[in-house]
Amino acid sequence: MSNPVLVPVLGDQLTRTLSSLRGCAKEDTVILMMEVWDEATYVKHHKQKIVLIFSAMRHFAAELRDAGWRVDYVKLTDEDNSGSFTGEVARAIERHTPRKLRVTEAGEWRVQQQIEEWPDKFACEVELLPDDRFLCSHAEFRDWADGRKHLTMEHFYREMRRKTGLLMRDDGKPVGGEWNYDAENRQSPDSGINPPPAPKFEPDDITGEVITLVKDHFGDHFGDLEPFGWPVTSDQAQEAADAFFAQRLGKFGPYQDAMVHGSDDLYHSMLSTSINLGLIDPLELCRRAEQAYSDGKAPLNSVEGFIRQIIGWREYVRGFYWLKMPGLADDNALNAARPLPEFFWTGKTDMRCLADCVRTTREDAHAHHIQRLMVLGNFCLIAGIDPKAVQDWYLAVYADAFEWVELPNVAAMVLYADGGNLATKPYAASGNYINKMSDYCKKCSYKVAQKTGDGACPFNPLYWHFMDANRERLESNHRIGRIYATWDRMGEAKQREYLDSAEKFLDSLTPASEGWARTVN
Ligand code: FAD
Ligand code: DLZ
Ligand code: SF4
Repeated sequence: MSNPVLVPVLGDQLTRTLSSLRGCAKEDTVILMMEVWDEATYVKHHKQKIVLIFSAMRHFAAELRDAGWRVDYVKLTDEDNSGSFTGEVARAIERHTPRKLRVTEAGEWRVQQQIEEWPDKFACEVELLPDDRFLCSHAEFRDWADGRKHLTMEHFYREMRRKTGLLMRDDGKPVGGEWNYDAENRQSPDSGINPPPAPKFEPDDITGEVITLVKDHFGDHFGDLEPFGWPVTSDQAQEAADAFFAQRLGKFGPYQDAMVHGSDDLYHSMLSTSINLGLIDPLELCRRAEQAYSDGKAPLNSVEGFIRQIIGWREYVRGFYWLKMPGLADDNALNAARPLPEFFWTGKTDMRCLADCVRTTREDAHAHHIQRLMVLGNFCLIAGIDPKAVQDWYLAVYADAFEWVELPNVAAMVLYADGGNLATKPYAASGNYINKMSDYCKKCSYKVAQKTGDGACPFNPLYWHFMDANRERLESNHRIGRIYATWDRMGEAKQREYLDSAEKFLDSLTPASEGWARTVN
């Protein structure tokens, strides 16, 4: 082969129709895939996350080779592995003397910074292509955001509905007459729900080898390594999607916000890892959901809700990330500074809701949206935890965590650290919300109905402590400001009880020891 095109494919670009691969001729192309220490250790990822990514990469490389592509695959433990993407591309250039590097933009700002240095670093031509696996380009999002005070997701979502035609009538109106059916999607689990769990996939030889690698090299990272059952190929991702459409989509909507002790899948799709790695096409999933509605197999509130998560929230947070980076990573509008408590890593807390959310996170490298938002996230918000520590935790512990999707959810949606560009008000809640949406409180050693004093659910005093501490910033917010009238009516003695209870609880927290999220040098 004379001077081929070299195509680096990153760990979350495992898509046969990736922009950098489209239009390449097999006989004229070398695909480069790289397991590198930089990526495996920039935070101490959950063990299952590393297995998932390396196994999916190795399976993808094998599929490409079977299809006739030439793949140069660098394993983590290869002797001369330089440890970085740039170092590995430099070595591959020496091996293949390509006439051109062709690369699809990275999902994450950190990696994109490295790629943008390649034209200056390397002698060959570098062609940088957009990642068109997303519906909305960076430029389109910037245009949409331009001049808006609030970047309301709902407005963006309607644009995406119009753009895709999903659940749209010929007259330009939404199917069913409404854009959003969330009002029907707030069922608590009290009625007793028993959904079939999402399929788990038995590790094959490739995955087994990676499990051993992770055992040997990442044994001090958070999380259970086994059992490992995430989909690692596009066939497995399709099988997982089939099971979701057949068994769970119908009730996805009503129980989307429900939480049940010991259970994490509920009626969720469990497809975020496959979507984010590129194993399955998100738009195709939306079309399948729409078809299920047309065929009378799933109700509109479930189908619309599922589609909104993907063409609404997922696209929106990606646009938001690229609009706001690099500043978003440093935002701290509420000046939160408390260290993350140790129980986020150990699960050792008497708060039953938090203990269960940490358990599922440790066992499966997953927790569902409301667990992430209204239990773990809400706690970090109202306890005033330092955004950097919270960001590191979420990035490390979830198998689906890539900064472009993790950071907007954590910094802007959960912590209000951006000062309210994404969320119009902080999602702060007392124990009442968790009690309404879960079965956690009944067996908790704290009493959710008790507002202050020993034995009171800590979310109750923390809620008012947070409101009081952030009064200056939040009082003028029309969506939350009225709460201060209730606070003022309580009178000083009651207010003192809340504040004292919250402070006593906060003082009792043990800060996380160093070395959980990042390696200490
Ligand atoms: P489902 O409930 O079945 O939803 C379907 C799909 O919609 C998901 O697979 C996902 O692709 C998309 N989706 C839903 N909500 C969101 C959202 N808020 N942002 C972006 N996409 C969404 N999702 C990630 O993929 N990676 C993350 O690192 C991540 N971090 C999060 C951190 C916090 C604090 C919060 C509140 C949410 C986070 N999410 C993240 C979003 C969401 O919680 C997960 O996508 C979801 O729990 C994955 O499970 P699922 O596939 O069963 O989702
Ligand atoms: C998350 C991750 C890990 C743990 N390891 C690798 C790796 O060794 N090689 C690779 O190509 N990708 C890895 N990834 C995913 C990358 O972080 C991901 O490709 C970037 O987020 C792209 O911006
Ligand atoms: Fe969580 Fe409070 Fe309920 Fe206990 S009582 S489970 S701490 S919300």
